[in-house]
Amino acid sequence: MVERYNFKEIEEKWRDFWKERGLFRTDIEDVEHKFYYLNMFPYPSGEMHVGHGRNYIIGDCLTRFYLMNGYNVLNPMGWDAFGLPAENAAIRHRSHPRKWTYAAIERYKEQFRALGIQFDWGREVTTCEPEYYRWTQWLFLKLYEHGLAYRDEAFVNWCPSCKTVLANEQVIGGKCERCGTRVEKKRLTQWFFKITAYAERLLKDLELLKEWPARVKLMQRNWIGRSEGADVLFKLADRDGELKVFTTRPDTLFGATFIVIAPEHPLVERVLAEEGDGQLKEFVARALTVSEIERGAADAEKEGAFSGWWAINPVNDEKIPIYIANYVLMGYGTGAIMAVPAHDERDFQFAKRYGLPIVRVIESAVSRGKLEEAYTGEGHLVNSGQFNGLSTEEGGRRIVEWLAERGLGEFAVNYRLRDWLISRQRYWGTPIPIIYCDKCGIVPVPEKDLPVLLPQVEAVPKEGLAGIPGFAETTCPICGGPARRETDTMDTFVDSSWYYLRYISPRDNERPFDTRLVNAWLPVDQYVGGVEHAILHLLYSRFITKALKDMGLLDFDEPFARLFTQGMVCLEGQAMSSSRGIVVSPDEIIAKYGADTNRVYTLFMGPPEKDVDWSGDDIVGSHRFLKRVWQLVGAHGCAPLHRASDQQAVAPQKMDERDRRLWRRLHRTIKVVTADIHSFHFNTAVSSLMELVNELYAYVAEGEINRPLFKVAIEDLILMLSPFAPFICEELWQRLGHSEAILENSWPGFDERALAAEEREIVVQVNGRVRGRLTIPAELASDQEELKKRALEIEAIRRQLDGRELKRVIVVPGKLVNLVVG
Ligand code: ANZ
Ligand code: ZN
Repeated sequence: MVERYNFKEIEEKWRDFWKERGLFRTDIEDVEHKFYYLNMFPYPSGEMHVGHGRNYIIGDCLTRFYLMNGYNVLNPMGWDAFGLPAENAAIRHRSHPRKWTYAAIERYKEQFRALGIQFDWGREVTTCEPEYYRWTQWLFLKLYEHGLAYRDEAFVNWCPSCKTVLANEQVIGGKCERCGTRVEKKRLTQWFFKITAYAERLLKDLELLKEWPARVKLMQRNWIGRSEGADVLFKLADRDGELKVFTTRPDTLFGATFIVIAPEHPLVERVLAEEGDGQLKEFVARALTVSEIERGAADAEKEGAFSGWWAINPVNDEKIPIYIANYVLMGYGTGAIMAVPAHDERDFQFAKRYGLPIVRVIESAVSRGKLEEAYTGEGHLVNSGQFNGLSTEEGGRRIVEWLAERGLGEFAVNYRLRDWLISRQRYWGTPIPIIYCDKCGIVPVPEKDLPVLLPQVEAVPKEGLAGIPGFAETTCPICGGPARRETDTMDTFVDSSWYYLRYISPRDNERPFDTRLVNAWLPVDQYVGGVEHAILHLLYSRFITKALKDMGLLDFDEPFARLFTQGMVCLEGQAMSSSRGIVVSPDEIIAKYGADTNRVYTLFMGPPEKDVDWSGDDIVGSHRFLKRVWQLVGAHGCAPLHRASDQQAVAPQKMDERDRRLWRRLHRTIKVVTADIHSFHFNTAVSSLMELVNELYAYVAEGEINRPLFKVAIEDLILMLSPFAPFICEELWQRLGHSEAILENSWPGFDERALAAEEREIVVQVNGRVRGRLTIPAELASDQEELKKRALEIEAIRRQLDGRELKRVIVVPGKLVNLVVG
């Protein structure tokens, strides 16, 4: 009788083994075989669910795999520990966000331990600790020193309930993502990072990222949003001043029949100061409550009001009215447009609604006469004075040249990307290290005075740092006079924009990172995380890396060489989410089936880049598989193998056909599983291991066991399964008589002869002439249908057959396929 698979006992026995044995500790000086694996570090909140687990299980599986392949793997873990949810929870419970955050971190650690997920814990970083945020402040100072951090007034999304500025992405349907309150617009002086200075490089260097998913690169490209066009100056009529517009269609300038400015445009204040009109004021106030995202939506209602002011079209000196309207966004271009209703759909709708003139200036074969809708295509210019008859392209260029000669315009490139607004009116974040002095102005905190510590408080005030008495009072580092501290903290995306550098020397008190070692270890070899970070986090990290490189502190352009974004785990079609209570906890699964089953199922349930439904039924299948492995080894496991000499003894020429079949299957499995793990095909790797187990059962049932061969097979199976199911494998390994850890062994290699023996080469002819060859597993070499199918898949053969009728197929099994065509 084989002992029962007592996963509870087994897993508890091994839980601390790997850590105690130091198997995941990285020798940071050994850079020759380095492999930097990195999971996006978590924001610790509440409980981990099996969806989060997917991320780290992938990481742990890969780490074990690379370790066995002889790499010096660095797989660190840390905590993106500042942030609003902890702060809000603390305000609600009149406690401190630190408490809430550390409780979550402890839970995460327990769950990692339960799942057998290992890290080099000696390198843990926690962004809310002074030893970390001191260097986030250092980063701010460096950016400031290099002109990349600046202060400016900005209209910000303001949640009156959370009393904080929200990023555009945090405004959902005009409401605060966190509390659902209607978001308002407020003008505040804020700190920005000048990411736009890097727009072109962030765009161009996407080409360097050969091993990033195409869709992530596309999302970044769209976010940066490069447009070529021109800036055109319109003088105000009857008043001093001018308006600059950005257009991608300077060729349509003669068709500009009105100007539209955004409600936030600086000119609006001037207009409102002069025009006592209550209606206009009301319109502007109302427009300002709607987020730019909603206003920018193509189907948003186009609403506006005439400002009462006029501008002059520089090419024909016509006086055209200036409107204020919601569909022009201050956050893009210059916040002002020349409206060409004949050739722009939004302008067309607006002109129809407000009865404004529509003047066609582009004509083409497909678009003449009366316009029923905007014609946005190409053609030649009409109604355009001396430019008539030119093509849209040439006309546009000539018009801009004409403007440029007169100082009225120039070619311009515009990016959708905005500067990074990093100010947050919160407590639970990195304090911005700036001091304001009446005499000296803006004074950066001297590096030696870092960190600017978060003041200790019992309970967090809603107003953030600004609400803490005494925090702001300080003395000026230059003149020694009384001064005030900045009370904004930084966006937590700043904390996470550089953490991958800190892991290399996490306890260094002299500098943020060790340039020599960072240059040796980075770029990160494999970065894994959720696609929800495809834009901001990755863009910010890329920006910071480039900025640091320009400061001479790094020597690489991109932080992450290879990126993998895993799909979401769903429950009945809905993404798992702690906040919405749609979760399966790994605790449940571990209690019922064990951590190994949780891991195997997670990796088996589907391609890891795809969203997948967590199905209760299928877990049982993964559990059954592990039980079968347990029983197989329990029933037939043999004395320990002296691996080197016994491998010698397993010579294929001494084996009979039945042994050889097992031997071939084993080596084919090694080859496939190795390649699959490399390419993130964990699910197919698991199914190959399942097939191998089936084969082993069949082998045992059929007759006598070739002991050396069988031992090799069993041991290789365990080695290969260990990254997926480390507990059971470590236990079986020990029972097979080994005293060393699995990770102290090498990943099994495969014998080319075993693969060669199973393949045949087939000649493919067309009308009797050799046109190609194909290799096919020996088992299939006599299968006529299969041979025909594969022959027809060969590109060269397809070209031969192109357009010709296939009359007959002659197959000589194991040798040849002849396609007879007419
Ligand atoms: C005149 C014109 C004529 C335009 C025409 C288009 C077609 P992309 O490709 O996105 O860069 N625009 C410029 N700034 C804007 C803002 N802040 N809010 C809303 N719309 C804005 O598009 C640039 C075009 O979008 C610009 O070219 C401008 O309209 C508009 F037949 O100028 B166009
Ligand atoms: Zn001063």
